Amino acid sequence: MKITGATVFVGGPAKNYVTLKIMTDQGVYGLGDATLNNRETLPAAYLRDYLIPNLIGMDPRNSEDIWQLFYRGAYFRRGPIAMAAFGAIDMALWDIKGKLANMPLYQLFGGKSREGALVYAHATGADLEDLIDSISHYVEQGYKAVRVQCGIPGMPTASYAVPDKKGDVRNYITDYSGIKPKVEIWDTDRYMRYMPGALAEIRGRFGADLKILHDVHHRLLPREGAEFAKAVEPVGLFWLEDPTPAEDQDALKLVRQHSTTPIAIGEVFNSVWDCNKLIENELIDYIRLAATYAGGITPLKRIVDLAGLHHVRTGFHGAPSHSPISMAAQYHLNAWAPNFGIQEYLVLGTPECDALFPSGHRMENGMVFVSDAPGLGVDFDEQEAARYSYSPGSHPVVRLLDGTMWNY
Ligand code: GCO
Ligand code: MG
Repeated sequence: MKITGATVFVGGPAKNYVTLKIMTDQGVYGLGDATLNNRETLPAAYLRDYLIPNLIGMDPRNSEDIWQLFYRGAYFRRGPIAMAAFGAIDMALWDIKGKLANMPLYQLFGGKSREGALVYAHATGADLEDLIDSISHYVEQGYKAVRVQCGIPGMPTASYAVPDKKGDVRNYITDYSGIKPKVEIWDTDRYMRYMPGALAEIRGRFGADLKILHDVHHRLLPREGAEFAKAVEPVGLFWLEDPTPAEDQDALKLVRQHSTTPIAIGEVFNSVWDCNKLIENELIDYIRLAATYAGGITPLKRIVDLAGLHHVRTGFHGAPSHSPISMAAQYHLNAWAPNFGIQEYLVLGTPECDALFPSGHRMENGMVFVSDAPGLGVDFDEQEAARYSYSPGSHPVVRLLDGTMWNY
């Protein structure tokens, strides 16, 4: 069996999804997602210029050897661009494998450990009152877990993932449009003084059963992260995400020594070498890599197994930047993983997105139910795709009150 060709498409409804389609001489094709938010043209170029020319003629069933070839063969290894590009190939090869076996991917991993997998939605508000409305909306929709972010009184601009103005915040998505980044101003002191009380108020309002998550987006120093994690202990968070900069694995030692608040990290990691110490030293509770940036299903499944040895559960990234293809890869891992924790969920649901990526994966009562279709269980409608094209964007940047650059 041979790979006969592969194409890359960049575009989508309000997002520049990078979609890879690998064709074979047996008519079976596989799909992969290489979307790297706001740098989408780079994994697309890596695929088109280097990886696809090497793929032609290879046996698509040898997904392990192909992954090793691209990883070891790159010499300058890792990094989000390369790993997103390999990730798309790896997903597409698993998709082909599942279709050849006539089985959904979770069967190839070891079958289902659960029927529905818990997901969390994003609630946000310019202030606490709006945030509470937003949480109520998701609770009414049946969500059992909600990530909560709100504006901080006196902060010169909105803080992370929070709208500038009060209003309808049910489907709020950060505006990344335009190549010149928007500047947000961050004030750690105000955040540290305000947010623990706001979280306590949310707990009081919604009761003990709601799973409450909060994302610090790497903005605190290790000592501040420790103070914050300790201050929010009475709230009983499901997790505190990215309290400290993710590139420093040692930073979480201090947080761990001072608090029992569960910690989640990893959406910006690209390989096991970014999180091996965190997992082996049991400094975290949830690991958040995405199938895309981790380099696909092959390496992500190994990270899940390593995490399982150390009581670390999964909480895969699921920001709207991921297409339904990599979300499907994660749904299959979620269905199987004995150490599954939760799945972030935002992608599906718009009619345009469903038309571009038809699939049988279902969301019901805050749980995702994986499709039984062979392979990834998601398709790509190329006629729909013709409606979209690439439009450049950028993440906001963050400065402190005195102008110093900080972490977005
Ligand atoms: C999350 C993340 C995202 C990131 C985004 C960057 O927890 O979902 O923090 O919202 O900001 O993926 O591209
Ligand atoms: Mg996050």
